[in-house]
Amino acid sequence: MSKFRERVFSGVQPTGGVHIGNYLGAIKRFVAMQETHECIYCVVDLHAITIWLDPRELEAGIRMITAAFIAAGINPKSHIVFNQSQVAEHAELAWVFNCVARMGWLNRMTQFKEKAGKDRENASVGLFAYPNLMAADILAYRATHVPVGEDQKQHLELARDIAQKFNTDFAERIAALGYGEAFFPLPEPLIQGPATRVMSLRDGTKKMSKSDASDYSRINLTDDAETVAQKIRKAKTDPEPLPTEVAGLEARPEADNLVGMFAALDDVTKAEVLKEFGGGQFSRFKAALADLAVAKLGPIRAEMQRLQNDTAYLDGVLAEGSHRARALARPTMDAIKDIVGLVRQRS
Ligand code: AQP
Repeated sequence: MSKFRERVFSGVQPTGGVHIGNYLGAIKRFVAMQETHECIYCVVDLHAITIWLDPRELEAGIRMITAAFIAAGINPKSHIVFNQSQVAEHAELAWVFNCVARMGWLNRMTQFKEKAGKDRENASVGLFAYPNLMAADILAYRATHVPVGEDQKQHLELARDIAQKFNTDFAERIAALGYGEAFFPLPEPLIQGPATRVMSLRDGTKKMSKSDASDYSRINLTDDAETVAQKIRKAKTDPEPLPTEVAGLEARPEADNLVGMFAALDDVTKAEVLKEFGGGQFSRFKAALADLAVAKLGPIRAEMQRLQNDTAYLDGVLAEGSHRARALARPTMDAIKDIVGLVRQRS
């Protein structure tokens, strides 16, 4: 039995929209975890500025993700919803972690390589150090569980390495100050369900992403019913009928992706989807998927629109959430200062 109280933390970047991959891989699962855990959900705006973003887009994006959280079913009264930049402890702890993490660890991060591309020398230092900030986001709350999509697996492993190294580097001091053998838990990634990696609708081998140049590659939570249906109709498929068994989806990335999306939206398994649609043509399956997507996403979209027109309410949620988040993060940060030996003010 761990000495750490179970606590969930996760975040979404307010960069240019929110798509069904973010919803199925992360937000829908955030909603479910509220039933069993104390949850902290963060709009990670400091991550968003690691690549230049128009300030007006950033402001709108922060409110859009907040609206998406609430519209999807996150309750900001029973759990915490806030934006990262309002809780300075995230940046403060990230600096300590910049001094714990090793260059070699960060050099291995595939997301940095993908995002920096060939022009690595011109990437921001923030983009390189992004995983250290992510570790700080989680560990400022000593969170134990982190629901994320498959693409965040490597960053979560790094967060565990950082927690472990901090616990080892300062072991004597941690024990002397009465924190026992470890100050930080090793946070567990929760990468579960049939849609942990939703792929592009144009290319089943590429992750669905906000930054893909083609809007037809993704379904945005802001798309209207007609657009959702059209994108699904036009989604790339292969000429074979759907298989009757899950094993038949292997080496058929587009079919696998659409079946996974259906399963995640309908809270069933891929096997159950294939029981109903296996052996049939894509046209009938796509029509059913479009109806399902519209039925599930339509109410979220309508509520997002309503909330986004009420910026005073959204800003109030973020202010209140930040206040509550800070009340948890500040004592952790003070303890970290004591452990590291950074003299601090005492009230
Ligand atoms: N395609 C996806 N399938 C499943 N889960 C996904 N997530 C992202 N894309 C998919 C998960 O959504 C959460 C929030 O992601 P994020 O906004 O913080 O960052 P991201 O992974 O950078 O999102 P994008 O869309 O891929 O943005 P760009 O285009 O900027 O790279 C995370 O839990 C993530 O795993």
